[in-house]
Amino acid sequence: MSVSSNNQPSDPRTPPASADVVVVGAGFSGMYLLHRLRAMNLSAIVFEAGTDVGGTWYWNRYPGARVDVESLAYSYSFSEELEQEYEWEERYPTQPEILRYAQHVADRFDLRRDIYFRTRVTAAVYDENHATWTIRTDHGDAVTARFFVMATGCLSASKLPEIPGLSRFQGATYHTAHWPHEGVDFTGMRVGIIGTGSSGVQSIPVIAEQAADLTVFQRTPAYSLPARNRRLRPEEIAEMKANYRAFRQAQRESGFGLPTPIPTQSALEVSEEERNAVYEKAWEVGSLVAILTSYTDLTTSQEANDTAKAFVHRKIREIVKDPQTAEDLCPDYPLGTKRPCLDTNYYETYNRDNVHLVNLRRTPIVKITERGIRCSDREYEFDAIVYATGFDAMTGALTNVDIRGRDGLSIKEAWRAGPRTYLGIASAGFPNLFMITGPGSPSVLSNMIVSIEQHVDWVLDAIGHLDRNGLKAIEPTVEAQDAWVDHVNEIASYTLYPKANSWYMGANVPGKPRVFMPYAGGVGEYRKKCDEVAARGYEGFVLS
Ligand code: NA7
Repeated sequence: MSVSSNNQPSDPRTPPASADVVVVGAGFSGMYLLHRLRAMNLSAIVFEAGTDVGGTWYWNRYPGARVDVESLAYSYSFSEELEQEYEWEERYPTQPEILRYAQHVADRFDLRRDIYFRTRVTAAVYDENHATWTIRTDHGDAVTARFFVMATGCLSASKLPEIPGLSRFQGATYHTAHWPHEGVDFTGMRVGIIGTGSSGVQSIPVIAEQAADLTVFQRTPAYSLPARNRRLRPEEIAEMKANYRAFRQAQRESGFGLPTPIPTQSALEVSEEERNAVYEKAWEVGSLVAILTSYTDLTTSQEANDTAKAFVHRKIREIVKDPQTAEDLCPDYPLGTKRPCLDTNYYETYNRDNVHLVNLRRTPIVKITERGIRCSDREYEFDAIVYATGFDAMTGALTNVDIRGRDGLSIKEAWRAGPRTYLGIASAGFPNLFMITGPGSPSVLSNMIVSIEQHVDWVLDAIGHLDRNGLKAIEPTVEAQDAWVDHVNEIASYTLYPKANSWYMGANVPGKPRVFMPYAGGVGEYRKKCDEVAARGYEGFVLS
């Protein structure tokens, strides 16, 4: 089976043999790292598997791909000039619009000259005697660096489903995270799509408009909220530009990296009528967090969450005309415990004559065949199959590289029972290795750009501290790491998150340890903790 990807020739340049810092990934993390490293007069090399910058927004080109955080908030804050000069078009921009922004940043700050594109990092080994990392690429190059930063993103190691016969299908096959750059024309085709996470929810309405027939194979229904996307109005752009500093500060102090009114009441304290009026208003806003932040206890109390769940179920039943399809689309887990989606016409799409839903809980997929997909009750024939089956989230991109720390310790081995980090930034046994938005940091429970900037700033401050003090290495202690992992688990245990089989828990990858990976204490609290660690001379780290 060939999952379409881009097969470009490799970067013709040979990287220098050494640098102060090697960064993997030229997404939003890698670009900001490079910009700041240059300002610190440190030499840096960035390796990137794609042919251009953008990370997630370079790879995920499926039809309908959009960000679900508003553009004016999902953007860098480090340059006021950039903030003021950039003109966003839509409230929730399409993938091409965000990619244009990333490319603009690369041009504006002249980033590409230190980025080696079409280059995949395969291995990295720490040399304790010299306190250096040697990083190897798929072109056979090796670079030695004092510091090694994995800026590889939380959702970048894509995943095909474990279904027998994947390679047998004779029609076209696509994965949403490796969409052909030239696009796909489904006109007149019978298309099957597996997966109803954000990628499925966003692409299904668009593919349905093109394809002759679209069959959606759903294992777990998503909670999807209407995006209410639109073009930005000049006056709201001007208002944000006039108030950006205060807004950015509020982002940094907030729970999700998005300033939202702080709820004061329990959902159970108010009448059903009042609650439903509040949910109705939140439904109209078009935001991932508006419902969840309506009351204090929606992420912590099952009973409170049930009220929001019932509200969304009612909405689904109102929109979807066929009663059985509507029932199949109603999720049974608490709202917010799997990543919710923002959509444009998702539920409405199931009212189209050419769209069919297969509930895999009733009729599981048995295998992929030459002609299509065989479920327990029948075979479906297709011209094309789309896999919207997601990622080996949060750890996949880190463990896909053969990273060897002190005494040859492999990160894959060290994390066999689940990722172990201190602050989601560093891991014991791997000195001078930093992760941007790693497991144990707020990462995917936040506006990623807010978290990325905070991590990059913290990591580069730490490197600056080492350099100013003539120190060569930084590594968390096992005790500090154990305490952090316990803290992350403890916070998760106060929430409903562990109740769903989500990729937050590693539940979508067979055999992956069931551990809640992101830090659920909020980006404001988390930032405070990171700042305290630094202010106390990097408490919990050994500096040498
Ligand atoms: P997600 O959210 O991980 O969604 C993947 C979907 O694929 C999800 O519905 C899965 O069902 C389904 N899936 C995965 N494997 C299978 C198999 N074997 N059979 C049937 N269905 C399967 O990935 P996305 O790309 O949509 O979104 C990722 C993030 O990007 C998103 O959360 C936003 O942050 C942006 P499951 O739920 O595991 O039962």
